[in-house]
Amino acid sequence: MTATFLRRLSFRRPACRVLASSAALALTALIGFLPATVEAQAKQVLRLSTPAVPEDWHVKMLYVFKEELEKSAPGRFDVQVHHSGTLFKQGSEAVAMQRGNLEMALLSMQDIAKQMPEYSLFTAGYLIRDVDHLNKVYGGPIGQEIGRNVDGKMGIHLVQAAYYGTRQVALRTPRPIKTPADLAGVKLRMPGAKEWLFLGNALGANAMPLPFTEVYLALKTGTIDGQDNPLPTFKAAKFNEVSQQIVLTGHLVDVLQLAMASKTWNGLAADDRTKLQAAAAKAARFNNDNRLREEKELIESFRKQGIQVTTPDAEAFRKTVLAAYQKSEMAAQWPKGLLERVSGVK
Ligand code: KDO
Repeated sequence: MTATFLRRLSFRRPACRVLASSAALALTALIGFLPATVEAQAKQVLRLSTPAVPEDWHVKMLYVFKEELEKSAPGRFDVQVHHSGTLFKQGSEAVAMQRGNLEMALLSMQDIAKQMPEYSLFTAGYLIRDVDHLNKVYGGPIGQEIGRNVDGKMGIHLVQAAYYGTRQVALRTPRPIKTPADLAGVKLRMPGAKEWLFLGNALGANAMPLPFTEVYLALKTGTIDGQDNPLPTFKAAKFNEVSQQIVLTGHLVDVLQLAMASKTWNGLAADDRTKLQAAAAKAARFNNDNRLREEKELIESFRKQGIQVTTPDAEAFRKTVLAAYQKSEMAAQWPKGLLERVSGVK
C-alpha cells in the first residue's frame, strides 16, 4: 500500500520528485514511530490509593497484584501503588474514582454505605461470624448482588473481596474491660464516617473520628485512649509501641473490597479483565493467608512484649452491639430479608 502511494507521487518534474521523496521520508518516519506510540497508548495506568502502611498485608497484596498482572499481561498495565494516604485521604477514594481521578482503591463497606445506606448492614458489628462466613457472603450470591448494585449506583466495579482481619479494641493504658459498660468514657478512635462512629459508640466507648494516618501520634500523646483494628495492622502500624492492652472483642470481621472505577473496567478488553480478576484473586489469597496466620501468632508475641491481652465477656459485647444496631436508623434502611439471608449463610 505504501509503495502504491509513493508510485502515485512519482512526478517527472524535479520539484515534484523532491516533494515525493520528502513525503516518503515523512511516511517512513511515521511508520517507524507507530508501534511505540500504539504500545504507549495501550498501557493502562492503574493508580491505587490506600491509607495503609507499606508493611501491612493489604499493601503487600497490591504488589502481588501488580506482579501477577505483569506476568499474565506483560506491558499491558502500569499499576501504581500509593500507600499511607499520600494520593487520596482515607474515605475520599470512592469519590476520586467516580470523578475519574483514580482508577483503583481498597474500599471498606463503610465507604460504600456512605453512598448506599442500605448497605450499612455490612458495617454492623458481630454480623459476620468468622473468615469462613465472610468468604461465603462476599464470594457467593450476596457478594455478586452487592457487586451489581454498587456498579449500577456508584459506578464502581468490585473486583475482589479480601479479609482485612478481625477488629479488636486496644488501649494505651490498661483497664479492666469485661462488658461495654467498662468502656464508658474511653476516647476510642474510629475512622471518620458515621457508620464507624456508630460502631465505636455501640461498643460502649466515646467514639472519636480520626484518619488512620494520625492514630500513632494520637496514641502517643494521649489525644485518644485507644483504637480498634485487626492485630496484623496493629503490628504493621506499630501501635504496639504506644498501647499497653488489647481487649479481644472481635467485634468486626472486616472486609476490604479491591475496587475499580467502572469506566476503567468497562474500557478493558475481555481477556484483560479475566487476567486482572485472576491476579486480584491471587493477591487476596496471599493477603488472607498471611493475615490469618499472623492473627494466630500475634497474641503470644504481644504478650511476650509485655502487652496485656485480655478476654472480655464476648456475649455481653455481642448482645449490646446487636441491640444498638437493631434499633438504629440504619437498620430501617436495610433491604427486607437481607439480614436473615446474611445470617443464614453457612
Ligand atoms: C482504620 O482506619 O481503622 C482502617 O482499619 C479502616 C479500614 O477500612 C481501612 O481503611 C484501613 O484502616 C486502612 O487500610 C489502614 O490499614
